[in-house]
Amino acid sequence: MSVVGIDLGFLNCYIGVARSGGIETIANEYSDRCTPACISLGSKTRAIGNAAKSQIVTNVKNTLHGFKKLHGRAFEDPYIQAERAKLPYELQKMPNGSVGVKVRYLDEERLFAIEQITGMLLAKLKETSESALKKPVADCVISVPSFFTDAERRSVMAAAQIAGLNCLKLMNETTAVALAYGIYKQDLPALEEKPRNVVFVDMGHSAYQVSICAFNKGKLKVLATTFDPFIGGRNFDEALVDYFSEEFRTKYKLNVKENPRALLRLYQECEKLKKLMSANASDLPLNIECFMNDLDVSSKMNRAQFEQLCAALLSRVEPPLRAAMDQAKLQREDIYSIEIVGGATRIPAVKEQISNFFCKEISTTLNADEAVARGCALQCAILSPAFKVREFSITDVVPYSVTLRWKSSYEEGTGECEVFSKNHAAPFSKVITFHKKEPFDLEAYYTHPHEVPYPDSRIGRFTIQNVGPQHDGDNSKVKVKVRVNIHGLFSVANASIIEKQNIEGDHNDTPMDTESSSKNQGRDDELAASGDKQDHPAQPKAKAKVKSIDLPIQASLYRQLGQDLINCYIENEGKMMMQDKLEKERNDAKNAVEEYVYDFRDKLCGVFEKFITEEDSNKLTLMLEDTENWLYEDGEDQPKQVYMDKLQELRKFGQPIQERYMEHEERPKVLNELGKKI
Ligand code: ATP
Ligand code: K
Ligand code: MG
Repeated sequence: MSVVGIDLGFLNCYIGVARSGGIETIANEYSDRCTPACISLGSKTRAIGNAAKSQIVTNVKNTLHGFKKLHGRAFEDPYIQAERAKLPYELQKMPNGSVGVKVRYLDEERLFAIEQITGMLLAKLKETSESALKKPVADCVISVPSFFTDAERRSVMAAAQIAGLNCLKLMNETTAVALAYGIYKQDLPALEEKPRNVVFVDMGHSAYQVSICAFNKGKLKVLATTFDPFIGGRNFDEALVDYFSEEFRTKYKLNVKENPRALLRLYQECEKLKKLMSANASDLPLNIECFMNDLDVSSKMNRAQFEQLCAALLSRVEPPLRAAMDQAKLQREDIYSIEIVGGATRIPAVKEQISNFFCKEISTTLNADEAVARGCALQCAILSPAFKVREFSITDVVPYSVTLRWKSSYEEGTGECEVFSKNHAAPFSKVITFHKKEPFDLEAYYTHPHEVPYPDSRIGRFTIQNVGPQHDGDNSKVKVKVRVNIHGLFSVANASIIEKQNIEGDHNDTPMDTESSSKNQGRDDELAASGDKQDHPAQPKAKAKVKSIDLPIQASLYRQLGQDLINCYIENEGKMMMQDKLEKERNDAKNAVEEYVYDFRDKLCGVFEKFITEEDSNKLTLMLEDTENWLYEDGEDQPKQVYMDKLQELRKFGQPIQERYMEHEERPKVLNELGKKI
């Protein structure tokens, strides 16, 4: 069983794994711990991660990046439409209404669902973990922003499935950071003592998240989580890009925004400049050679100018901090420390906003880039029975309140009830009792649509089936368990009908019934009783006089991908992987020929010189030159077998010389050895 945690970032992904010594983040084949969230589709193969990033400017329309927040949204969603206007590649509507990308791949136009795109990225991260751990990887924990809705979360889950991953938990990013902070702390207050309250702030490339957690020995409880899902490092880059575009318009008469390549280059340079300004307050240059129309452009900026330019963005740092403190009902004095992670918190002005708000120095003890991945790996280790890790209990929160609305087609009346309030503990289950004579629908939605950074407040509809009246014609008592599960997903998890048995003189039986009848005065659609039980199935009180029968539930979840479609995507991912593998083998075979040519040629005028006649050497040199030319011409694009045959052919000439040479090299050594023995 594998223990892997994945920080699925908007820009940067990290992988944490558990190995004998503990949790560590691992490097990919470029010895880089950060894998860019980038995929480049080509005419023969896909490049994913570092290899794809280098193609952003060269393969503009087929290199995908910045797609993390396209999940779980309708194509018409205003956020999608705003992104679409800026992305260099083409977004297109999928048959089911969600978002896809249109690219050229294998010399064909192809439409990929967003789940397939993230699936490709996750499959790459899986492969990286497998080569580090040297065993197959399936089980993992994947991070998502705390503000992701059910539809967004389900979409990421589908992507994990497509990648062949078994996601044990979708973990909120700031909660992962909190776990990475807390689990090794030796000095947390005892259970009966006042908890230690810590604020976690993560500003990445695309989003800003805050959460406040209470720690005691062996446990953490999230008190509140707040966010601005639309501010991150990318917005600071954008401010710079806008500024320099304007400057280049007047200074050089260039319209940068109309040239996708130039715009992408400007983004890259502005991001670099932004980072440099974090370390240096003085004037810094921005130079781009051959920028547009063969013009070199240059300009400069300093930190003070940058802060002025970004004043509006900087003013958005405080509100989520204030909201988190309000929701957690804490005063500044109650805060033990403020821990920041995420690349954009390295901007000095962002840090300053945070520390000014708390009137306190902020702590940067956590690894700003790797804390999320480490936290996810720790969570995976806790969930894995195969791995020993210290006991640590994690209670997260529901980010948006959830309401159930019900109605039956035959009876009068509808009702509704908030089943989970904002910041309610999660995972969590509750049991609700209904009095019904026939099947009924439960409609789940986010209570306050304006709080949710998502244009649709629907979560799903759950039809409770097979409900009928009691023998005496009375309403039946139906117990429904609703839950927010380990991934932060809401569901009506099960339902059962409590049948009265025909025992004489039995009317006012269970305490629940008493409670409900006194509350409801005969109305049948009211929420009768709700009992809080953490993740346990609803166990109706076992009495001889009642019998509980499970009821089928038909769920229709908002923006849910069907399993058939996911299976089809899984198959497709398999085919693309195979294609990549074959292409890699073909390239390796070609490279082997090239390498052999160079190596052989070097040796011909080096170590082999003494073992071959000048005439033969000249012949071989000529042959090698021919092969080299062939590699650049007819041999540029051949099947793998052709290269293998070519190599074989070269070896036929090389091998005998190599053998003569080796024999000569070995002989003195052998004699020497013999000499020692004698
Ligand atoms: P998200 O959390 O939104 O999914 P992410 O996790 O991929 O995104 P991070 O890797 O945390 O994002 O942060 C990347 C951002 O941090 C980029 O905008 C990058 O330019 C910025 N950044 C990194 N280092 C610095 C620095 N020294 N100064 C300013 N910004 C920086
Ligand atoms: K990251
Ligand atoms: Mg991040």
